[in-house]
Amino acid sequence: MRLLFVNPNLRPGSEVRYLPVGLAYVMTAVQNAGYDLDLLDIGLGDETDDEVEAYLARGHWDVVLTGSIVTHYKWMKWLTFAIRRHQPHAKIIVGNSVAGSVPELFLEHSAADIVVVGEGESTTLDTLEALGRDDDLARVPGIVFRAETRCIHNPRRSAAPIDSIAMPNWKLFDVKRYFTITDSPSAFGVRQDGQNWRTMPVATARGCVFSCTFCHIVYKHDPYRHRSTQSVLSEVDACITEYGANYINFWDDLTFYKLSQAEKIIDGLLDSGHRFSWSGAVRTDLFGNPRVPYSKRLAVARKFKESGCSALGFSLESGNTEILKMMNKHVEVDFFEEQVAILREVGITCNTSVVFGYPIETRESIRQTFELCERNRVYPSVGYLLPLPDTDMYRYALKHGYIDDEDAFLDSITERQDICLNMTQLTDEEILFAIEDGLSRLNEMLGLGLDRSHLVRTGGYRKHTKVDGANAPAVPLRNRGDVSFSYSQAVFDMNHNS
Ligand code: B12
Ligand code: SF4
Repeated sequence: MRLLFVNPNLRPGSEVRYLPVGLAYVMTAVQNAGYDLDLLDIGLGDETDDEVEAYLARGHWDVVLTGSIVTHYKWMKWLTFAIRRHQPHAKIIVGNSVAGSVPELFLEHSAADIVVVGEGESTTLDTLEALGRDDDLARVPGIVFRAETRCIHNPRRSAAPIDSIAMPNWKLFDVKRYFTITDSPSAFGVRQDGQNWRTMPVATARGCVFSCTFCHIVYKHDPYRHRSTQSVLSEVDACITEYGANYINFWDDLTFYKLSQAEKIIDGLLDSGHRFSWSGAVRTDLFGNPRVPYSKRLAVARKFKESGCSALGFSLESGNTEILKMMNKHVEVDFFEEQVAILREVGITCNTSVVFGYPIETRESIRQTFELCERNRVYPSVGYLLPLPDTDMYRYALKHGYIDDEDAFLDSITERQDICLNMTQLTDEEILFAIEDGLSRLNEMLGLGLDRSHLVRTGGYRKHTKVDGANAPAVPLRNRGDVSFSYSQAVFDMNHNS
């Protein structure tokens, strides 16, 4: 059976390239099971849509596998039709949230045959095995598939014991070129220009202990699982010895959920003798929860720093208690202040983000959020509530009639830096004005020197062949805060029959 994997490009033309961890896990599992596979790595090669079609026309594959996140919905649908045009007999398997969070909808509006829901490794292997033997796909847990005129939704698969999952084999990718093309030496959220950073991703945990109403993660229906210290260390060791990595992104939904879990891994890192910088994802209750004595939290934070932690990502989300409740965040505003203070004291950078646009958002709640940022001298990454499928806020948007056509809505979404859907009582202009006002004051107070167009920032990811076409809008701006490339403005040929 000849297999082709396609790694799509979330941000064409970006100066920073990220190795695709999820796809790499699935490819590694498939390769370890003895399959031969090809890879079209658009995430690295920046192939245009015409070049993608030309590639698809050149070979012959029995199965084509791909996956992405849900903001890529429109392009991923186009990709499945392009595959179908050039490989009419191939089975098309799509994983990750673009399909897994809306399986029936994706099958209905794309040319995909099979959707892998949730964790991908074992489900993909079982699916390939069933296809190879011409077995009944109804026996494979974790997939939704097209059969004659309807979709069949198989039961979910239970999550695998996390240490049993083979770590990604990066030899499948052109890692050297990933390092070279990322000409800006930037690690996740920390720009450290002037140094030769070789950043590798390592996933240490899957899922999260919480279930915030705006957040969708692929493992949200599975229990939180974190790898053993030994398992994490063996992957870190491979990144350092095989690829010369000196910066590790712990690419998790939630890297550490409590201090005792964190301390074990940190002690392991310190004992390993390896010296490298790293960042991870935590919550404000890790160092900010006053139930644990301050001295204990500070001592663990010092160990983090000693082991090379240069930055931690954690979200304030909102300075308004009622909004935090509606988010189901289970943290107090004070936690944020304590955590920032502790991390500052030990010299760890705080990367924090906020979400504006919950239905109960007002000018006053926006002001409260900025007041908190000012008091703590933090410049946040600003995002608007973007209702994602399989979240409570998506269900809220459906129930209250904000979304009536899911396919059209998902075609239209871009990034959290745009107001894709306004469910507040404020107009877009009022929200944007209040945010720009808050960010301008922070910008001035912190002496950042950002110009107005970079107050809400994502970088300039506007390059794409189809968007540059004659009929495309000059700059697909959704609102004044938007500086992002938008697939939703692209014109794709979705013609099934051509
Ligand atoms: C790295 C990352 C990025 C990188 C992407 C780099 C890359 N090439 O992967 C960058 C920085 C570009 C990025 C951007 C954004 N991201 Co991001 N990102 C992540 C992050 C931190 C890690 C992804 C990862 O490696 N996970 C670990 C692997 C093991 O899990 P996985 O990818 O889900 O893969 C498994 C399954 O999905 C499945 N699978 C995956 N691929 C395939 C392929 C096949 C063929 C099959 C069968 C199965 C399969 O099997 C895998 C193994 O079990 C996640 C959080 C997280 N921990 O997942 C957020 C996350 C994916 N991002 C998210 C979001 C919202 C964004 C943004 C939209 C944010 C924004 N600015 O608005 C942007 C998108 C920009 C755009 N243009 O659309 C959301 C996705 C939500 C959703 N429902 O889709 C996540 C889950 C974070 C969150 N909770 O909000 N992101
Ligand atoms: S926002 Fe963070 S804490 Fe909330 S469910 Fe998502 S990963 Fe977990």
